[in-house]
Amino acid sequence: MSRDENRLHLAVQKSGRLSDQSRQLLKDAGLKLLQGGRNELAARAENFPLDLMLVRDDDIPTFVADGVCELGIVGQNVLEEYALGLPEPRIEQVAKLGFGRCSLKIAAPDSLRGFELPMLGGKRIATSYPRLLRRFLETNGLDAEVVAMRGAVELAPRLGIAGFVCDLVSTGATLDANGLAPVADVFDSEAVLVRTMRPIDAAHAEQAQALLTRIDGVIATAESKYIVLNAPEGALPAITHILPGAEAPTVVPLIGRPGHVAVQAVCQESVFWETLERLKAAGASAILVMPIEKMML
Ligand code: PRT
Ligand code: ZN
Repeated sequence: MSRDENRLHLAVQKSGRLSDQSRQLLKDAGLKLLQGGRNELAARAENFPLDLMLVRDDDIPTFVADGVCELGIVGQNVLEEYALGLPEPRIEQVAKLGFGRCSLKIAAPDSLRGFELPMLGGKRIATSYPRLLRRFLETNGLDAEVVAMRGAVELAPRLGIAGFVCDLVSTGATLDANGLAPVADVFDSEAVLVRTMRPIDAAHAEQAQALLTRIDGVIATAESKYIVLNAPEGALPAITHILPGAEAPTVVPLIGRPGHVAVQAVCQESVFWETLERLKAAGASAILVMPIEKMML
C-alpha cells in the first residue's frame, strides 16, 4: 500500500507491548481497521480517512517529527529520550492514554545496603535511555558514567559492564529475577498520543481534530461512571461533595416523596465501594452505578 496524501497517517507499534491496546483504543473510537497481513507495513481504517503505519516503537518519534505520520502512539520514555536529542521540539504530546505504564528506574544489586543517591558518584550505570539518565544525573548533581546498551541491560552487573542499571520496570519481576532492586525513580511513563509540529494542511488538521475528539471521549469514558441515587433534600450538599469528579449533578423531584430527590451525575473518576458506603451513610438510597458507553466532551 503506497502513501495516500488524502489520508491521515498514525504511527503505532507493529508488535509489542503497546500494539494491542493502541488498536483497541482506535476500535473503541469507532474505527474499523482492515486486517493487514503479518508483513504489512500499514493497515487501513475502513470508515475513517486514516492509515495506520505499523513500525518499531523506536521509529515512531522520527516518523512523527518528520511529518511522515501526522499522529503517533508511543511511550513517553521513547518520546522524551528522542526529544532530548533535538535542538528544538518537533513533536507535541496531545493526550495521555492510560496504558503502557512503566517507570524508568535505577537499580542496584540486592546485596547493596543503605543506598543513597550520592553513592552513584563515579559509578557506571548501564541503560538504553542515556539522555533521560544523564538529565536525571545532572539535575541531582551526580557525576556517574552512563553506559549505553541496546538491550539486556539487566545483565550488565553480572557481566561486569556496570555496577548499576537504569531500565524500565512495570511489575519489577525482571529486576528481581536478576538479583536487582530499584533504588531511584528517573522517569514515569505511559503511552501517549502525539502530533507532528510540522504544518499540516486544513483537511488533515480537521480529520486529526475529529479523531482526537473521539479519542478524548474514549479516555474520558474508560474511567467515568453514571450514578443515580435517591436522597433527602437536606443531604444534597454532603452527597454532592462525596460524588467523585462530578460536576453539576441533575436533581429531580420524586413523585409521591416530598422532600426527597433523585440525583444523577457523571463521575469522571473511579467509583469504589467505599464511595457507595459513604453516600449511603450520608443519606443516599437506591444507588445505581452504570458504565458509560460513549461520551463526547
Ligand atoms: O520491537 P519494538 O522496538 O517495537 O519493541 P520494544 O521491544 O522496543 O518495546 P516493547 O514492546 O517491549 O515496549 C514498548 C513500550 O511499552 C515501551 O517503550 C514502554 O513505553 C512500554 N512498557 C511498559 C514497557 C514495559 N512496560 C516493560 N516492562 N517496556 C518495556 N518493559 C520491559 C523492561 O525493559 C524490562 O526488560 O519489561 C521488563 C521489565 O518488566 P517487569 O514487569 O519485569 O518489571
Ligand atoms: Zn523498541
